[in-house]
Amino acid sequence: TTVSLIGAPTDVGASVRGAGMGPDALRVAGIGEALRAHRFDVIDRGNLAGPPNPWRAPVNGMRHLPEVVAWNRSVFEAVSTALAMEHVPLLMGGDHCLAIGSISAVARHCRQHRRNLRVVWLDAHTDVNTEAISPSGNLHGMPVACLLGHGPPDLVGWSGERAALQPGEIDFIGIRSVDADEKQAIRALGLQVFDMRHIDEHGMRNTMTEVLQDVDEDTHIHVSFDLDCLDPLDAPGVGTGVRGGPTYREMQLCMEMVADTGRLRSLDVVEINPALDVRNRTAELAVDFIQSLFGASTLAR
Ligand code: DIR
Ligand code: MN
Ligand code: MN
Ligand code: MN
Repeated sequence: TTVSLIGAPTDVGASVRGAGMGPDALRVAGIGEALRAHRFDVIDRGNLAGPPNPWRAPVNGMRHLPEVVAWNRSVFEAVSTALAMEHVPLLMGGDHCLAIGSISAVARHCRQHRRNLRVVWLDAHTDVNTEAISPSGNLHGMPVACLLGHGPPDLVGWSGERAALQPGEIDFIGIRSVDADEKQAIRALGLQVFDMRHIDEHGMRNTMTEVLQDVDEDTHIHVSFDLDCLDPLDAPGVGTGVRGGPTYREMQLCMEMVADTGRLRSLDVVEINPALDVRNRTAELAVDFIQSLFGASTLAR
């Protein structure tokens, strides 16, 4: 298997500057070497180009919409190209708005090849705000809504369908911060949200068993990994950390259970903010988890 590393160095969708340095933080933490050690072929496509962060106030409830559209167009093209070669695209963000382009490309690929899509959204937040309800206007809080067909025309419908995703195709893990009106949106859409209370009460094992229950040979699993899913004590290099995340061991088990399915076909690694990090700890932690996600285990070789 070949993994295509795609860097998208931008923070245009975020509330805090710095996530644009994420791709190099992951390279410095050894993401390429770690995957090669597990016998993957790795091609580093370098960084995509896009507009700078103009650092302006929201317009019509959205900050930096033209810039977010431009970056996502590049991501959509690069991820589509990797998938067409049957590579595993690994998008190195950048902030989480980039999941719009990434997952739209994955969804289009799955429809074309008649594969079932399962998106596993690892995050402290559900990112299902729309421009009408977002308290911040930051587009990194809206990618799921866009993928479900609720967003500005420039950010929906890229997969060829009105919505790239159906609500039943995405599961959320690690959630502990949902905005007031976002709660109503989750209920209206019927989204499956495994919040931290669910993980506390049922454990990561039962949670992941439920998430992965209908995965079969024809399933394409996409993991969208927002590093703020982790506890900020473990992952300080994020712009919007929320205390009370899964433990290191719980997250390892989550990654290992996805790996065990053998169906991981694409990945986003987003929201690493080196400007807020401590000696690149968050990027190193991300690489550690990515190794498990790609099948590293303590005893199997
Ligand atoms: C918040 C923060 N819900 C917003 N979202 C973040 O601005 O919409 N997502 N940080 O990762
Ligand atoms: Mn997110
Ligand atoms: Mn988040
Ligand atoms: Mn489900």
